[in-house]
Amino acid sequence: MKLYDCKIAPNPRRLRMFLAEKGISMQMIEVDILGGENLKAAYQAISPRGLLPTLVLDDGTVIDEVMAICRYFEELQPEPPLLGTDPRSCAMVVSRQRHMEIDGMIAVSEIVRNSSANFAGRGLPGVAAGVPAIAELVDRGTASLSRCLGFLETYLSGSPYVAGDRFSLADITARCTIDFASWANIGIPKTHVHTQRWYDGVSQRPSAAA
Ligand SMILES: N[C@@H](CCC(=O)N[C@@H](CS)C(=O)NCC(=O)O)C(=O)O
Repeated sequence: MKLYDCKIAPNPRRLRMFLAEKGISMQMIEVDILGGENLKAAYQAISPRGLLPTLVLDDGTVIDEVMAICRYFEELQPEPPLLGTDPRSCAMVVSRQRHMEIDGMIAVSEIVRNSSANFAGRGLPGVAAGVPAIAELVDRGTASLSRCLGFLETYLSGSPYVAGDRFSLADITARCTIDFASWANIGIPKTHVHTQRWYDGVSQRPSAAA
């Protein structure tokens, strides 16, 4: 199988961290998002939405969306579990993962895409020609991210990891969101001591370098 990847982009990094935690390696093909390689016909023929990451199985099946690809590998190789271990913990991982992805990762994407010259005319990720930036989305993204960081601090004040006692995809998405937010010069608020403790701990894991 082949994994289409982009080293600088946060969603492909979520998957690389997940694979690093599992100890899985495979053929990676780098796609240059900033240069617009993902919008060209050759990549669209592989992944029609033009998004990264995308996994192509040996039988030709194309799987996009980080959550779906992670689910695939969790089924193939359950250890170490990163999507929960019983009905309750599985539900908590999905719930917290989605909080971090929807309120955090997508919010930062809104801030960056609507304020950076690098994404001029690329207001939506992937194939969607000539979508202009909307300045108001920067404020909306900032508000969503602030809310997300507030909830993250609350979660981490009650448990060592984002979805409970065990490191999971929710931690990976939170970590990638925080590092992505630095593109917009937004960091962990000084008062968020639980988040900082967690961040420093996650930094010790080899997967943080992925
Ligand atoms: N929900 C998707 C998000 C994928 C996504 O937005 N990827 C970004 C990179 S972080 C992308 O492909 N951007 C292409 C572009 O900016 O044109 C997932 O979880 O895989």
